[in-house]
Amino acid sequence: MICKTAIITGASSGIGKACAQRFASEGWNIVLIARREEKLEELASEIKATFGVKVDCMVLDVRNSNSGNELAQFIESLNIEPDLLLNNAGLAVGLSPFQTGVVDDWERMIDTNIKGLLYVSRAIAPVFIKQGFGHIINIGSIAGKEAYPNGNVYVATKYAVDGLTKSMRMDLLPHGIRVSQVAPGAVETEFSIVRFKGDEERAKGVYNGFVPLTGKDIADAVFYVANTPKHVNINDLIIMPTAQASAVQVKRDI
Ligand code: NDP
Ligand code: 8X3
Repeated sequence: MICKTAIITGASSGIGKACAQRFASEGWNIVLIARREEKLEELASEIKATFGVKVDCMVLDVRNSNSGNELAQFIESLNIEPDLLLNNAGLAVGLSPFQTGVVDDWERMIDTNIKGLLYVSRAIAPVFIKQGFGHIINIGSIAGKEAYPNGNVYVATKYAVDGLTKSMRMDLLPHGIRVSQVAPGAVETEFSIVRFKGDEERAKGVYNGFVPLTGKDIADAVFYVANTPKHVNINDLIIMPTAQASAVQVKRDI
């Protein structure tokens, strides 16, 4: 069996964690990246014990401008040839009209969702080019396809991910490196708890009266995108709960 390796950012929770579990269950080795070391170590132990694959952890804040270089050095030290970079680390902070928005929240979203994705991709793309293969999958959002009230800066960051995905695909075309986006609607993870700064009651309310997606649903889609034949690239995959027709339209049974 050929053993592949996935680098997953934002692997300590939600979609990233589910992707790590899904890929490991199919025999992939995993490099887990996030800021919360304990969560990463816990997941690494679980995955190793369950699936017997190799798991390496790196505590990294993708907002640091040197994060990409640190990651590239870490990958080099592992002496591996990664097949996939899953740019998943990201967050929304706050939900209010831009005219009353909190500048620090904006910085966190822009630094993580746009600049973090860029730093990491900038460092790993040359690794892919040198080894002659690789695939970048960016986790976008329905918020990168349609604006919604009070979404403003989060929406802008996900539109940026949408644009960057297209542009990165063009830049990497001569090198045969695939670039894809998976853009989900509502997924119940820690996302809304982070958005509402720890207010779990308010976060739960987001998913009231309908069945949201799970991290596992997204992991299945990401796994599909990563495993098409070499000559096939899924450019963009929008995945929504059946009960959600657009960024602003959800059918709630309440
Ligand atoms: P979670 O909050 O559950 O997970 C977010 C992950 O990102 C965590 O592992 C977190 O780890 C990591 N992360 C956040 N900031 C940083 C940072 N500065 N450096 C490194 N890692 C970081 O949310 P989701 O799983 O839902 O979110 C994953 C992605 O999916 C995000 O890009 C989000 O925008 C996107 N998305 C989510 C949707 C949803 O409805 N949930 C829908 C569409 C897209 P740690 O805190 O340990 O660093
Ligand atoms: C997360 C989905 O609709 O809350 O990207 O922006 S939404």
